[in-house]
Order: sequence, then structure tokens, then C-alpha cells
Amino acid sequence: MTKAVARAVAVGGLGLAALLLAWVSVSQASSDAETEKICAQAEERYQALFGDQPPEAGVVVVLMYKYTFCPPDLEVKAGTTLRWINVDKRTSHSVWFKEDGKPESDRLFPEEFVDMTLDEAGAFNYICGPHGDQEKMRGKVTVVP
Ligand SMILES: [Cu+2]
Repeated sequence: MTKAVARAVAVGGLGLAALLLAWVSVSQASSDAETEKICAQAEERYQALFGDQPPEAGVVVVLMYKYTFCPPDLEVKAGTTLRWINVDKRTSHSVWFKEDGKPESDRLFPEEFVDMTLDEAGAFNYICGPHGDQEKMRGKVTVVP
């Protein structure tokens, strides 16, 4: 291989890598924008169903809407109670800290909720049982001491 060809190959490879990187960041950004849009709608649904009433002290709400946890990623202090509320119109969901070997919650039908108090510090991934794989309905909670 001549020097010129080697350089062309190297440049071509870099170009492809840059293109790939650009594509990855664009698809990431669009999925974040999509999540934001869905979560804004979820908030409207919540208001329509439950009004402006904030939850009681020490309770943080996560909404479940259109195969999305809103917010999908959050940080809370140890001892906080998380309340997952299904604000969908028809679809049922669950909350499952599967990686940590916890049991799956009951199936939550529209307007139902489940409370869980997180006492242990750490980062915990969870999924919706029926939609965690195909629809990528996944969330994460970071519990700080
Ligand atoms: Cu679900």
C-alpha cells in the first residue's frame, strides 16, 4: 500500500467514525426530545386527573405514560417514597427492579399507583415488566444518603 492510499484509508475511516458519532448523538437527542414531549403530555394528564394537588411531603411522583417513565432518571434522598402513577388511558404498566432481584409490582391500570420507599443508597435501574424489552420502558433512580 502506498503512503497516499494509506492516508486516504485512514481519513476515510475517521470520516466514517465522525459520521457514526454524529448519527448516535442525533438519535440520542431526538429520543430525549421525544421523552420530553411525552413527559409534558403526562404532566397535563396528571393535572387533568388529579388537579393541582401536590403529593404529601416526602413523596416524589413518577408518571407512567406512553411507554415512558417521567422523569426517566431521577435522584432522591434515602428514605424518600417514590409513587409511580399510571396516567395512561388504556395501557397497564408495572415497576420492577429486576436487576436487583426484587419482585415486580402489581400491574397498574390507568389511574392506579404504587408506592416504594427507597432506604438504601445507590443507583438502581428498573423496568416496566410488560414494556421493558420491546418498548424500552426503563427508568433509573439514584438514592443518595
Ligand atoms: Cu409499561
